[in-house]
This record gives sequence, C-alpha cells and structure tokens, in this order.
Amino acid sequence: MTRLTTDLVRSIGADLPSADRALRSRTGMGYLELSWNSLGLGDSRINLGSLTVAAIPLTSGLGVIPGFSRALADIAEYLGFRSFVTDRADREGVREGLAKGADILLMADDELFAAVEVATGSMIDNSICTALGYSFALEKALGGWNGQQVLVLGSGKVGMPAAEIMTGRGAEVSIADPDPLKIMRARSRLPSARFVTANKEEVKHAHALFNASPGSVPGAWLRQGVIISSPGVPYSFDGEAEARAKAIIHDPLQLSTSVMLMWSAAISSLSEHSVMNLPLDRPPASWLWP
Ligand code: 2YJ
Repeated sequence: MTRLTTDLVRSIGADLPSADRALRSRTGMGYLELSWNSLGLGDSRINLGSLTVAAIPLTSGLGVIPGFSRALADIAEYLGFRSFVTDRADREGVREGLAKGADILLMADDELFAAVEVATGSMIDNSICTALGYSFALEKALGGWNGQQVLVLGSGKVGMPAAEIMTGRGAEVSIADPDPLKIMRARSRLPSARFVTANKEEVKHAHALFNASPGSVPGAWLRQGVIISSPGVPYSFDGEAEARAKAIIHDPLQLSTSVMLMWSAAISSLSEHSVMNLPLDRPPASWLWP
C-alpha cells in the first residue's frame, strides 16, 4: 500500500469545495450524498453536527505525515461533523480524543487507516470503504450496471471487495492481477469473475475500469469514452488517458474517508436495524478490522 505524502494532503481542506463539484459533475453526487448512498442508507437522516470527530496523528513506522490529520479533520468538518486534531499523538492522542468527547476517532499508520466509533467500539477499515465509495461512484457515473462489464485492476484489499460489490450490483466483472497467488485466492472468493491478463487488449476492451493497483495505466491502452474509478495513489493516468476517458474519479483521501465517517455516524446514530440494512447486509467480517 502506497503511503500518502505531504504534497498529496496539503491542500485537501482548502480544495474540498472544488473536489466536491468535480465529483458531482462525474457522478451526480457530492461527497456527503455519495458516501451515504454507497452504504445504502439513502432515506435515513442523521444530525452530523451532533457528532465530534477526533483525528489522531500516529508516529509509528515512517511517522507523522504533516497535514494528514488536519486533512481528515477538514473532511469531517466539510461533511457537517464537528472535528479537531489532537495535540498529542498515539495513545495519548486517543486519551485526549476521548477526554474531549469525540464520538469517532480517525487514525492511520503505514498499513491501516481506521475509524473507531467510540460508543460501540466498532472499527471500520479504510479499504472496504474505498471499495464501497469508488464502486458506487463508478455505478453512478455509468448510470447503473445493467449487466455492463467492468475490468478490475488489482485483486488486493480494495480490488476484491470492489469486485464483489459490483458483481452483487449486477456488473460483469473481469479481474487482472500480475500476482498468481492473489489470483488463486480471488478465484476461490469470486468464482463468477473472469480472470484476465492486464494487457493492452483487455484494457482497450473495457468501457468501465476500476483501478485498484499502484501501477500506471498508459493512456494509449484506453478505449475512447471509458469511465474510470481509481482510488489508488499515486495517480495512474497521463494526459492521453485524461483525453480519452469520459470521466476519471480519483482523489487521495476524501471519498474513502467520507464513507468511513458516514458508516461510523450510522452506527452511532441509527437503530441496529438500519445499520444491518447496509447494502452488504452485514459486511463480511473479513472486510472489517481483523
Ligand atoms: O498520522 C500520520 O500522520 C501518519 N501515521 C499517517 C500515515 C498514513 N498512512 C498511509 O498513507 C497508508 N498508506 C495507509 C492509508 C490507507 C489507505 N487505504
């Protein structure tokens, strides 16, 4: 998993209104609506302003990324939550967040990014939220699946749940991954998928592309008018790709964090029944915190 950088997170807060408009122009929905609906919670309403989010810097591994926790707090604030960055890091930051009454804690080390819903002790993993948000965004940009095909590049922690979600919602899914071991696991997890090699012919064939791989995809491989959902960092597309694609849905952090926050808010505020009605019924335990 690629680590975010200061450059990638620096202007996230200030750029939220324009990123929101860009997402709306591609999918018809901004961050709030898209993340809420990706969880199948369309008709439920929550007073987000009554919930407080604490973003806690973590120093483990390669350490704090300047601006990362600030970006998380800004995303929460933009959606309508109250938010703050803790002055202290790590376990002291958790203590501070709880002492100041946070309902939701956000924190990431180099491997995992999690939201903790404090009242129930639920932990929500960024990968499944990335899969939910970006597969729903792709569905909206396409105007519904109706048996359309999608090529998923990468069968890791985001690609596989995304492939399962899109299959469940009516897409014909093809999966490409250069790692034979991952393909073997993916085959047993989703036998209905087609397994292909990520070469020019396969990519050229795709009207819809879900890019969950860290590699770059040459613009010359893309079909004119392709719609792309691409959560991975670094950004994988060149100028030619941008010219060929009808839409590329991508951001480094905003959409997946929005889904994590709305899921946490749903757990915190909605009845057990509504939360159980998430689109995945109850998300398989393997998608949540290990
Ligand atoms: O608190 C901090 O500033 C750092 N510990 C943040 C580290 C951010 N982590 C990453 O960038 C990892 N790639 C995990 C992100 C998961 C996204 N799916």
